[in-house]
Amino acid sequence: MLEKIKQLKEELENISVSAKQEVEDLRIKYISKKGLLNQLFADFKNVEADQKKAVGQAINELKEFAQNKINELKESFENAEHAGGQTDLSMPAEPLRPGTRHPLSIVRNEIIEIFARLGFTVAEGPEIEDDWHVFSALNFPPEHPARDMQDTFFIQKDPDVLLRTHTSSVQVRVMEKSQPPIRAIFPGRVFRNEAISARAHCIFHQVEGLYVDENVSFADLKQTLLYFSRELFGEKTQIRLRPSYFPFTEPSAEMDVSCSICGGKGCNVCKYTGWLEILGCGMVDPNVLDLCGIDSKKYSGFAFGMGIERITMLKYGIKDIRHFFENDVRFLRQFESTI
Ligand code: 2U9
Repeated sequence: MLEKIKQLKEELENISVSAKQEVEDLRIKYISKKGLLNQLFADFKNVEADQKKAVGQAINELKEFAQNKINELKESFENAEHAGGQTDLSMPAEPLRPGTRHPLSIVRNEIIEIFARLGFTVAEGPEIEDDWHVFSALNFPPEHPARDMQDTFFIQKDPDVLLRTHTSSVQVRVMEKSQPPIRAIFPGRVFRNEAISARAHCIFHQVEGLYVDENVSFADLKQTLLYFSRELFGEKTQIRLRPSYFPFTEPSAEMDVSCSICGGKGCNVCKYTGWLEILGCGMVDPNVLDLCGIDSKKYSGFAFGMGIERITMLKYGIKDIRHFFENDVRFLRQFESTI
């Protein structure tokens, strides 16, 4: 029996195969249920007691050797196939799924395009900011709650290094280094120390806008926002402005658009009011113009700001803001765009 095992091992050592099917034939011959190895195990009961130990060891070694040899041969064929050796070049290619643009990028690009048609350029600035550009130059009083650790992320213990809470800091930078006419929009990521829920996130995206020149009026602001709303939500869209308060604009307002889901009749998205709040706006406070180096006696300006997540949720009927940050492809694949 030991002689037979030795022979089989030599046979396996010297074996060469030229096709994948031959490897399968080898597997059947040696290690399948009715293969040579199982026959050896079956014959084992007839082995003399004093030889059992040596024969048992030899069969086990042969089994391991056969298994490894067959695996090696199988792998070498699979690798060759992978490298193109056995590939059927007439087979159709595996479909490639190109990525889709993130819904926030789609809506941001749409907003940029609309304002570009009115002559607004795009400006960007740093996410890590200082107190002056985020608060002081924008007329925030020293005791304003936004300056509190509860609302703003300060970096380390230095109260002058913080994550911007709005992109208004970029407007300040633009005004500091250029003179009117200024007509630009400011898209970007902002940070607020808020609890994360379906409606709020500590990171979100804004687009703000600024127009400063001689004789810029509230009527210019209204007409600009009406044009924007109709381009984004459809030509039948109506707008309404409600008085509000921001430290950096005076007068200030919040703007609603007629609900694009129910056309203003009332539905659960607009909570049966017919209106959806989409942005805040106002005339730039003359103090802010002066603080940024622009003569408020000569120039006036309007500004507005909106959250891109909110607009995207309203446009696509998305119920939970956290979807935007989870990057689940089942969510992302629903948005296709040419922009
Ligand atoms: C300068 C002067 C004025 C930007 C403005 C708003 C009104 C506003 C919010 C909308 C939803 C922020 O994302 S949100 O939470 N924004 O309501 N923003 S006016 O006014 C400026 C900006 C810069 C120098």
